Amino acid sequence: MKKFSRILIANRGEIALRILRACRELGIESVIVHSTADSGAGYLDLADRTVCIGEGPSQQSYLDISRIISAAEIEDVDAIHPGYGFLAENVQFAEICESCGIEFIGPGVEAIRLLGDKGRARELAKQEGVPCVPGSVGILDNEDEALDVAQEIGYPVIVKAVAGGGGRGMRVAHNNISLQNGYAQAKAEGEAAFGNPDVYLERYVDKPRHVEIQILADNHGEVVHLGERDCSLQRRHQKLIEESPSPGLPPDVRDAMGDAAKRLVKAAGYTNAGTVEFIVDRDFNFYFIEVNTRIQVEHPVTEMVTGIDLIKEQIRLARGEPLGMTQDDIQVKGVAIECRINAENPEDDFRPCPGTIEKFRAPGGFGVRLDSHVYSGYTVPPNYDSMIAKLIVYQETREEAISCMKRCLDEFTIEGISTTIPLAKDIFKHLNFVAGKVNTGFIEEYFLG
Ligand code: MV4
Repeated sequence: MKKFSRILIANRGEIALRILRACRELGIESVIVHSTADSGAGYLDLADRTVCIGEGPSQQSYLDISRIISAAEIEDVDAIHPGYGFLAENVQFAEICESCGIEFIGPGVEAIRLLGDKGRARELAKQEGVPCVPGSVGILDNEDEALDVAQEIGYPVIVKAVAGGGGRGMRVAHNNISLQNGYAQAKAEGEAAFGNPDVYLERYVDKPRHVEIQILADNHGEVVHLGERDCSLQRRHQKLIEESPSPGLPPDVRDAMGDAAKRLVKAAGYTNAGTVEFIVDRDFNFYFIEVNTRIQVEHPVTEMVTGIDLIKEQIRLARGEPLGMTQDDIQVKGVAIECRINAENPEDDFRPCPGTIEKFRAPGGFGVRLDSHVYSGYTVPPNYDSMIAKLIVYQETREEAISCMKRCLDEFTIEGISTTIPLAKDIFKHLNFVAGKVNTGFIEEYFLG
């Protein structure tokens, strides 16, 4: 078992603060790196040490591996927590940490490499009997093969770049002509954005639910799942609301998804925390989509319904500790819903809206959790993601969770910048949301056509 005296947090904002809090409670010192755009941010005052690593643009700071490793060496840290985004799923970064004798708090290099290739992840899932959407065997060799597979499985189909992410490198096709175009476009986008032109093809599932399983795995071969999160409410691949459990998901489907997720991560030799993403159709058939090899933004809803602190677990697992639980110890109780609050202007197509928060009054009360790094007087820099807070409520039933969320959104005052609070209020009032009738087409259909 390794001893961690000091951890470097290679991230910013709410997740840097979230990780810092876990470190403090575990008696571990924290070093937070930051850019000049984040100098003066309040969460840095809470760190044991801070290191300025560069200018505002991420390429010159949060994505600059050599500057982060230099800071880690100078500060003599035992481990690095990458948070989400930035370098969290970067194979090269994990490799360099390893070669420098610094523990990367996340899965091993080979698991990140394997699962980072969605084509290889899909083939592994098939081998393990995890349901996959009908489609190509491995990557497509050429356009003719794409047309042949589409002929066999029927339209509509979706072409996906093996290295894609965040909705990039995907094209839906309804006929041979649009498939020929989509094949070329997905390839070009994969090459340009991720340096990999390989693509595969699946039957397109219309307006599925997006349901993901949280897993934890130790270095001794044990894996547990912590139930699911429903992340169907998203717009342009930006999630807005996440909840656990997934409303109306039959218990046998939930168990089957959990078992499938565990089989897949075991076969991948996976360790630490991870998420197995599925799409679920109207008849509750589920299909494996991809594995996220990081802690995710929406992890708090799982923490609330299981009572398990996922960041502390990540640190313990990275130290080499065995999972202190078996599947039977994990009980999902109650309902948690998270609402992301973004600094965006609804009047201007939800474009990011940086600026100074003149007034910030946080909601509170029974079953309310606010994960945020902002406050009255904080200036949202223009360089990063627009998310400024995650409002999480936890109640016994979904009905109570929704009324709690509505009450909290009414209390929440943010002045000086535009936010997505008004949109969130409308969603929680929508009858189909209240009825649990959610899918990935919801926002486009009812709000922002
Ligand atoms: C799909 C799909 C439907 N059919 N694959 C989107 C992001 C990536 N993680 C996987 N995604 C999807 N893959 C098949 N075969 C639907 C999605 C999807 C989605 C698609 C369009 C618009 C919003 C979406 C939100 C979640 C998932």
